[in-house]
Amino acid sequence: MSVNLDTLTSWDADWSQLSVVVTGIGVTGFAVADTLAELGASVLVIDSLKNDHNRQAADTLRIVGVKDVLLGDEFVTGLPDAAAIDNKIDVVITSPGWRPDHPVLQAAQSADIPVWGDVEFAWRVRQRAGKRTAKWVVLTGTNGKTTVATMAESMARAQGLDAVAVGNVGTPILDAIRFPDGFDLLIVELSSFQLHWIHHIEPEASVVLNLAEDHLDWHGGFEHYVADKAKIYENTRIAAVYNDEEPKTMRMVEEADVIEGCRAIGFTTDTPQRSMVGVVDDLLVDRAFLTQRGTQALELAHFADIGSPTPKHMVSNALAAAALVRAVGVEPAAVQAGLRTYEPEPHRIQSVAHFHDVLWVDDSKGTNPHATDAALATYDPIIWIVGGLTKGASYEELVKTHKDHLKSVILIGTDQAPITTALQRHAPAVPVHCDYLQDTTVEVANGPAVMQHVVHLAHQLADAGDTVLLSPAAASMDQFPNYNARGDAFTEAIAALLADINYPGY
Ligand code: UMA
Repeated sequence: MSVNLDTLTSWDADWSQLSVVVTGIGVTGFAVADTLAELGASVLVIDSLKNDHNRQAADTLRIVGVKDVLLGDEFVTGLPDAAAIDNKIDVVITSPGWRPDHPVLQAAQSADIPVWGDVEFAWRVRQRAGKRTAKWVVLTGTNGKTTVATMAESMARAQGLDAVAVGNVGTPILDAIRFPDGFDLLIVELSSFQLHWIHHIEPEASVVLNLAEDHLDWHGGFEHYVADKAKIYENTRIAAVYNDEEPKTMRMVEEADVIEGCRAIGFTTDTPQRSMVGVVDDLLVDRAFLTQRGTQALELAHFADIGSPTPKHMVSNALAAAALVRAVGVEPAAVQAGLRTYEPEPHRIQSVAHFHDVLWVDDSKGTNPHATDAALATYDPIIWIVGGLTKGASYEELVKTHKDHLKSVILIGTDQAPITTALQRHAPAVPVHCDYLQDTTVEVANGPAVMQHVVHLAHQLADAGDTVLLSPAAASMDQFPNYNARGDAFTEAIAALLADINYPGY
């Protein structure tokens, strides 16, 4: 029996007649299948990987009532035989990592079977009798998403709201929807993959933080990627927030079909115009969410509340987070308190020192080229400390993309060949230093000793305005117990350097 999907707009609707194929048994697929089983739907989960983790997840899902799980060879490439789930398939709910041109998703679309992502499904079950319904604010962007999501969470909590950052940040949104006590506010970080499979949501506020080329293979080109990102603004109710320094995001807002009364709100690291949040001297100010915005601005916070030093991208992140939560009534004092208590994820693009106008950034968590990509995109010019265990990764794309940001490179770690090859090919003019290898006082196996040497070298190479970036794009275990220890060795070596040069305060 075929179900009218238009009727499925709350938890309390009748989901029991629905036959669903869930693609993927990772974080997303597990939450989707578990929720569907709770709702009584008939569910088949498929995943191309049959490993211990997936087998265990499959066993758990079967126990909670999922009809079947096919792993590895058990499902071939096409859409599984409809007979396998009793009825015709009403909908496919896909995990974000599955590309739209995957044969299963192609087959569904050719057969006119709707494909949803987990966020579309979550929107449809967010209301439940006897339970509070959380408001949603949503954000996307190429860089800074998780920082903005967690900053906004901190600000909303300072206001006393039960708020949580979910989605691409790591916690599947359905886990929050099913949380027994419910939430006041969900801050939903959306990847471009998740946005692709959203058909209709109505967030209170939305923002595209910034836009750079990313995941183009998945989307089939930059235009498609941009179009998927722009979907975030559709049906926004109160504030469609754009980055005034990225005109493309403003155009997306102009072209979006928003709910009547929704306003376009800009954020800028410059002096804000009316209907923007921005910066005056070293203050974050609001000229958007006050009635006298034509003539006045509200003080939100000081740069010092974000941390010292205060790199521009963190000011920008704080402003975007403030715009999202101000849209749902969070007061200026809570914005400030939230920034003060906000704890950045350690070793993830973390500014650890700023002296002689040189910024030192610890991105030790950049353990592969993909993770390092965001860090290299953030700064310019960079003295890049890179290397470790490269795990067979290619550095070609990474170096090619960011070669113009590189002023010099300091190599650490054992697997140097893949990195030097990429540098020679794409950035031959950038000086590469690994001269500590010739220094017999430095024991190469001893990470902390190498790091001290490297930090001294970086200090000699750096001029005012430069950023020294530890973002190794490789695992740490050749020289350090883990990436935390590598990052700690970096900050300790900087502290030792400051003491050596008698920098005031050290
Ligand atoms: N699989 C297949 N066939 C495929 C692709 C995947 O069978 O063609 C299977 C894998 O074997 C695996 C499962 O699908 O068992 C994985 O699904 P998934 O890749 O969608 O990953 P999830 O575990 O569901 O995690 C996803 C997001 N992952 C991706 O978008 C790739 C997580 O973002 C997110 O935190 C999580 O949902 C909760 O919402 C991660 C990410 O890397 C952090 N995001 C990208 C980014 O930030 O740049 C977009």
